Amino acid sequence: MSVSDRHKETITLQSHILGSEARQENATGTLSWILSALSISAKMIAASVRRARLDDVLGEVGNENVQGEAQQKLDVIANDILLRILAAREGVAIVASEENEEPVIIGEEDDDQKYCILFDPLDGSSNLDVCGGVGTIFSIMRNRSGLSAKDSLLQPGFEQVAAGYILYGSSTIFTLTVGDGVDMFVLDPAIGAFMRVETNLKIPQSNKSYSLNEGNRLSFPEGYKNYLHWAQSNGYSARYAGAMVADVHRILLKGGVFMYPPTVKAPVGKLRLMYEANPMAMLVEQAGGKAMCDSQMPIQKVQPTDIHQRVPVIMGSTAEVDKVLKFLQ
Ligand code: AHM
Ligand code: MG
Repeated sequence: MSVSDRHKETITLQSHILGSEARQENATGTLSWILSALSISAKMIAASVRRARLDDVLGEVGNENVQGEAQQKLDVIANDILLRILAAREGVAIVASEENEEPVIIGEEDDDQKYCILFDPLDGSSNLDVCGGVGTIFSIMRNRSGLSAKDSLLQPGFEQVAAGYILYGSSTIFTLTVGDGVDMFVLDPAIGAFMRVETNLKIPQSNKSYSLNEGNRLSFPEGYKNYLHWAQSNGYSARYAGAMVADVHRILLKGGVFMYPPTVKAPVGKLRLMYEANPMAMLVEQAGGKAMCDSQMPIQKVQPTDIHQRVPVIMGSTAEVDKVLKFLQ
């Protein structure tokens, strides 16, 4: 699609969501209502991120989150915005955040018509101090009545009905899948609306580029070390923003492979299955890519046993993921 065609199209995220709803038989509008809450939250978080150093929003709060990591002020601001806005929406049964130990039950839990929303409110927040890209990641699943909140949430990634991220970078990007491809929107600050810039986005099938924290190389399993040796002997470039949203966003547009391997310090990797790996895996697969934990296990097939569990992550262009997997067998 050319730039002029994009401008002619002028589809906002709101009209895109309403259009998808109209194409679904038996749609009740509940999911659209939740997606619109996420869009408002994204604009509010973007406004706070943009005021870093102007307002007192940078630095640590002095608490640790459930993962034992220092919480940044903006982590807490973003978490509060999402919890407050989602809690006020009809159709939300349970909200679970990377920042909170326990899921929050909203209203009547025992209802199959409702949805559970899991999110990482501000992924990569250590980038904030240096004006680097950060993001929000979300995953939406159906509520399962008759189960406790935690048990209702413990569904494998292939059960997600929608997933997406918001990247707060040099522009604010909203990338969304509701299970029929991937669409991308950019916030137009002049009118305060997310405008569609890509529809049915496809990830390039290959690109000689890998993205991982190479500082951990000495503690990677042998297979990853061998892959890196091979990639460096074959003209690959390294690109690592240190924020999964920024790294996977680049890979969706340009191709390549993103990894967070097991390390001695983090023996099952660092990234969280439910808040980071699953939603990003759904987006990557919906864009025609591949997302694995190891040579055998697709991320979206992992049966979760804990809402905060971590998994190794290898995702991106199918051909590039397969090259890594060959070294892990
Ligand atoms: P966070 O959710 O606490 O911000 O941590 C997740 C982030 C990812 O965005 C990123 O890929 C990874 O941690 C970077 O970790 P490292 O600094 O170990 O490379
Ligand atoms: Mg995160």
